[in-house]
Amino acid sequence: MAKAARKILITSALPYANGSLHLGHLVGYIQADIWVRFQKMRGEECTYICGSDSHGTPIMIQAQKMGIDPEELVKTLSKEHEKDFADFFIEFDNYHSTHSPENKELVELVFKRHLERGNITKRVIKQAYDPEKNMFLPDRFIKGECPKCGAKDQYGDNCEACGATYAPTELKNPYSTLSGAKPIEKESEHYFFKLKNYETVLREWTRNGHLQEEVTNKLDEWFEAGLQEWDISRDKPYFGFTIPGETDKFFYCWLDAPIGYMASFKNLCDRNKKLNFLEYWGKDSTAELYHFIGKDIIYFHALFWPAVLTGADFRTPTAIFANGFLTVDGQKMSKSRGTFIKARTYLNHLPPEYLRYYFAAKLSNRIEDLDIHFDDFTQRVNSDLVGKFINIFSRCASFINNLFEGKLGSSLSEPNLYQEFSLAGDSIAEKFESLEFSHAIRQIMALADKANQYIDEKKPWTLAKDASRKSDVQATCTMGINLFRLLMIYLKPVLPQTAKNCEDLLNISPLTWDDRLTPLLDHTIKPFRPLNKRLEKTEIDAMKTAAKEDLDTKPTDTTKPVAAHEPIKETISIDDFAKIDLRIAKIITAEHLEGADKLLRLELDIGSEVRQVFAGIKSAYQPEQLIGKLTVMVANLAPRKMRFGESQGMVLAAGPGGKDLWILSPEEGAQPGMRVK
Ligand code: B3M
Ligand code: ZN
Repeated sequence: MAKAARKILITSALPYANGSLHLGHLVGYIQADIWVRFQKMRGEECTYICGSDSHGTPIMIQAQKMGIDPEELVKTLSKEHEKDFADFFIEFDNYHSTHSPENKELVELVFKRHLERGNITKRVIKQAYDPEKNMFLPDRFIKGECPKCGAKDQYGDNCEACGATYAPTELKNPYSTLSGAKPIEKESEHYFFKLKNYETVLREWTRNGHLQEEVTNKLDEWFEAGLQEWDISRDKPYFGFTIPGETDKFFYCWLDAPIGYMASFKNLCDRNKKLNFLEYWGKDSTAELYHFIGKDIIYFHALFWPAVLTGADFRTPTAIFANGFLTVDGQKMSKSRGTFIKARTYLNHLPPEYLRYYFAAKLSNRIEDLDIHFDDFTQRVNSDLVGKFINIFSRCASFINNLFEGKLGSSLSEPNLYQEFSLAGDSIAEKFESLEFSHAIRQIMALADKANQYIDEKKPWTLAKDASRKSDVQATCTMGINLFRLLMIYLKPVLPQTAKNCEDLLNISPLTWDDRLTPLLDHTIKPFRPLNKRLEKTEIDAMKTAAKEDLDTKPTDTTKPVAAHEPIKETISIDDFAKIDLRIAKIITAEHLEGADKLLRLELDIGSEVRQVFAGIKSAYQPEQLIGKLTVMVANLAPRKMRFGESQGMVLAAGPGGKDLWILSPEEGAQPGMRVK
């Protein structure tokens, strides 16, 4: 009888909806996605959920700066995040938001149950307050001079100049980064969660195999230090859920963020009737629940969260998997070195699966930082994926296509070799299961070497010259393709797109882990087409250059294509429109910029003066095509400092982007400086 499928619910940390994703974020998401895909291929009932972490002061402030509602900021960034994830083949079963009706209901329920149990207490505390902005200031919005070395503009907890650590109240000449005002101390009543009530539960839970060893040790330190009461409220103005019975107090976003996992799942259950909320979250649930997180948020997940769940009559997680940080070329990601790379910048230049593979090849189940060294990255994907793996397929497929009309032989000439590869699937599966991805990859690549060796020894290219050995060519290549197919099964969680392409070329239905038990024989494959291409150093360089430039041109990227179906969001009044001073401009200089990927430097004659403008139209125009042309510019746009100098206006262009981008060209007869109406 077949084993019953495991019911597994997997979550990834909910990204804050106030900034773009970068490569550092992707480590944990790629790790979780590989694990999810592995479980699904094994036939388990696995659900993978995520969503936006939508509440909190930074999101509120960011929205204010942009002059929009926080709801709108969250919507825009969720969309951006979802697109980034999808393009890296990170496939959630649901992507929801903590700012949702499901979450509000659940947060209130959790809070009510804790109130009833006497786990919540209220008390007045003093906090830093911005008297101009009229709001309490989280530590990260206070700067001042270091109490040790006097360095200016240091944050409230540590000095970047001398490394000293201190309390925000020790800063000299402190100021609010929001208004510049000197913070005052102000009292307010807050709600606290009595974590100590759960000390016994937690001590037991953290020792029962739910956590990585390093985390258990870390928790011991926290127990030693004594469990503090946790402040779960915030004063207005705040973007979050109002605490029932209050008007000006809100739940702290870190209370509702993990409950957002439940909300995302609940939202999915409401659509997918096969899933039952309490079967996964109920106190007696036998389903498995796993949280993949970054190491910086262990405190919230391993300490508060199990306590919050227990006291609210829900189940606790089966395990929490924390991953380390990402360094690039051996160092912290740096904007000036071009190693602070956004997910989208990577996607614009390099294949997403190469990053998935590289991370997999380096990931273990410990909380180690992971380094992406770009020379090593290039060498590794070229040698493993192109040189070893795909090579097996391409070497064999051409003979099968050309000499046998795509038909594979009807038996395996080396059943023992096949058996060895097929059995290896068990130990590879154990490595995936225990999150020892680097070991799994090492074993898969050792098999790839073996498959290549087999082909090298059989030399189908020599056999093919001898008409009497024709059937040996088919036998060898049938073997080779079958070995490749097994490797493709093992790599499928890491390379879902390549797997899809191979399934198409092999003319088979989607591969499952068990497909390794039956070889592919007497079967016609499709004509081969090249799958993965070698990486060139120039592509890496171009990405790094773009990474620097992206940060310069934030937040308005004029060349960003907008989907044709995107709805018009907001209207502006005719008066708003009339403020835009559009002038005919003659392009008198156009040139490339050293290190710029999208921008050209233009000099525009607008009659009364000559303006310098950096325009993101390099994808569509060569500089020499532009010189002497008339165009339309926004002449009263405030000048902007960019890495290359000051940009004094903006050239109007239209089109979906890339090569299809056209600057506006007025009719002959227009004169530089004329107003456009
Ligand atoms: N938004 C922090 C982070 O993105 C936070 C995670 C919430 S998970 C419930 O790392
Ligand atoms: Zn200092």
